[in-house]
Amino acid sequence: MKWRLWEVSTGSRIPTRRLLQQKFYRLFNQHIFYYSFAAVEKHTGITDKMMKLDDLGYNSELEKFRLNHIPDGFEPGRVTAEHKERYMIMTAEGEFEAEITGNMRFTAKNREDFPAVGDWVASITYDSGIAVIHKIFPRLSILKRQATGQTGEVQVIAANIDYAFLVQAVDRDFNINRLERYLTLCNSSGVSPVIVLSKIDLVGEEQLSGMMAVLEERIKNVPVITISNETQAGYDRIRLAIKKGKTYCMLGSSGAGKSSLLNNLSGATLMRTGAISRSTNRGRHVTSHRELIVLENGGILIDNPGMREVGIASSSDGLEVTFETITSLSRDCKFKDCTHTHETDCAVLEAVNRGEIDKASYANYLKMEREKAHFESTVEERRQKDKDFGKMFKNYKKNMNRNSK
Ligand SMILES: Nc1nc2c(ncn2[C@@H]2O[C@H](COP(=O)(O)OP(=O)(O)OP(=O)(O)O)[C@@H](O)[C@H]2O)c(=O)[nH]1
Ligand SMILES: [Mg+2]
Ligand SMILES: [Zn+2]
Repeated sequence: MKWRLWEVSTGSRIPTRRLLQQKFYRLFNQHIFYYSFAAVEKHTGITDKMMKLDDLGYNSELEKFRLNHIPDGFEPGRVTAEHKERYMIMTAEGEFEAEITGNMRFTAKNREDFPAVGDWVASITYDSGIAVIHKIFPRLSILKRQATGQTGEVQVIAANIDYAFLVQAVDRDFNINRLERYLTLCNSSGVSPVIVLSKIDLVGEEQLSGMMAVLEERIKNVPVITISNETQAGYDRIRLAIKKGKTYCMLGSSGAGKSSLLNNLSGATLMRTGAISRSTNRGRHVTSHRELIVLENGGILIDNPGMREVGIASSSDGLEVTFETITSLSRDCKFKDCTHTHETDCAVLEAVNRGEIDKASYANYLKMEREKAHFESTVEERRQKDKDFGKMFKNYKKNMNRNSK
């Protein structure tokens, strides 16, 4: 049983549950008392705090971290939305508008040091509905991509994701190279991908099976679910794929039908959806920020704004996993550092020439491999610049001290 100490009547500290405070205050009317969650439940009918956090995906690992690293008085909560360094978090108490501490902002080295949607954070909550985030819990996974137009700069998409629905509409949105990119993103991040082909009401059966054949040829071992948000065909399968307490995020181009899917699954119009532009046949970027919602069946869904580009922003082995065949063949290349482009006795090139590896897939692989190398070098460059700057600053301080003596 968990025993907690609360100071109640002084009003100097806000207990985690106001309602509970009032009830117990009336019951005991003393300065300090102990209670157990089970006892509270028995007396007040208020359900256990952990139950509510459970609904948001809280688990024993997170609780272990909290017990060992987070001082009492800090509430665990999950980031449900982000608007330019302002956050919405959900705790057992309810929803709060949150900001990070100045110290957190000051010590942040890059984007990954800031909270992201899906993150678990430790915060102090206030009666006014405001909270201050002090710490981010260790992440189970983090989805990131190369920020548009800024080489070496990372954009965090979401954190603590179990599955990613890679949503692609079967009309002009369908693009297998882009799918391989999304897969690489997932494989670099420890997120399980599920391909969701949407808008199947817009194509004939023959067209759809053509696309499925292309998919099967190029992408192995990834589940594919075909749906229509219009007729709700395929919804039984997608509902089966969503499990209680797991977190799912939706990735894809603008207009692919991510928000429509989320709205239909939740049975409410939580996210605005928008018509496709007639002139460009593209989405209008209707969703402008990420948002986390909990479905009735217990699944946790994160809607994302549509992406124009999916740049590689990780040096982990996502590519190796995505292009499994190339990876396993490369073990037979003559040179250990073979780039599979011009070398003699390259097992990959030989397989491409024999037609065993799809040429387009191979080209896509090379393109991403180059991007990855470029990303790594710019990150290294930046690190070096930071180091140089640090040295410069140190020398400057030394000189200042010397001069002032
Ligand atoms: N015919 C048909 N239209 C769909 C389907 N799914 C979505 N749409 C339409 O496509 C348009 C875009 O859908 P959204 O759900 O807003 O797309 P989104 O992926 O959330 O787009 P962004 O928020 O801009 O990233 C809307 O007009 C939807 O009604 C579908 O399965 N079939
Ligand atoms: Mg949307
Ligand atoms: Zn090779």
